[in-house]
Amino acid sequence: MSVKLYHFPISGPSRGALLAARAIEVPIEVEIVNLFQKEQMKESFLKINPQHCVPTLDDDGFIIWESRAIACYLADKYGKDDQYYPKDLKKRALVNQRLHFDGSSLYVKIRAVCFPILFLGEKEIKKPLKDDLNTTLGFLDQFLSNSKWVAGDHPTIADTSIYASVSSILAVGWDISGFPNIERWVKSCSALPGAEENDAGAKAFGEAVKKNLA
Ligand SMILES: N[C@@H](CCC(=O)N[C@@H](CS)C(=O)NCC(=O)O)C(=O)O
Repeated sequence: MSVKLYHFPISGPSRGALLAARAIEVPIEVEIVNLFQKEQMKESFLKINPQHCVPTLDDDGFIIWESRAIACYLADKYGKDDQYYPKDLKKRALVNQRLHFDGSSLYVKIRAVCFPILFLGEKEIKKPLKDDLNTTLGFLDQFLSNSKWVAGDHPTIADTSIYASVSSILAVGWDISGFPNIERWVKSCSALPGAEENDAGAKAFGEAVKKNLA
């Protein structure tokens, strides 16, 4: 049996999938796809994933991409228990809600801030984008006002996914002093398995963005 993750450490979604794998403790082979060198466009990778994005998982020939779908699959198949992705319907619904919040809102706002700086020659972050991200961080702060982790009293794959996103923006130097619950949760996340590995990738992401800022 082999479980392989096509990964690029600078990518937040890719780090989210890897953090979930580390938390679930599934032995995983990591193959780097260097997006800066356009390796995702190689014929061999396009055959695996025609959408040419990381992360992409290959579980003994079963191919799946989308970081949060990968996290759900790994937790369901390889989780030693259901702590990271509860089977209880309501607890799972809450984890799913937070995962969708990340995929359709938080990560999207972070990308909107960073993509123009990284790839479109922009030198500063436009105020509406900054405000939009801060509004969304405010929602996350509210989620965390009632619980230690983003979906309850235990870490779940919602935490690993959202931590991958938040650590990216922190590495850019984002001021989160107005979000005390996020600040507290970020400290707890440093104890998640794979957090150091994640933070190294986030640091490289942050440096790539910061070097393009005026
Ligand atoms: N929603 C996807 C986003 C995946 C994604 O956009 N990956 C980017 C890196 S952050 C990528 O591989 N870009 C290269 C490409 O699309 O060619 C997920 O969560 O996995």
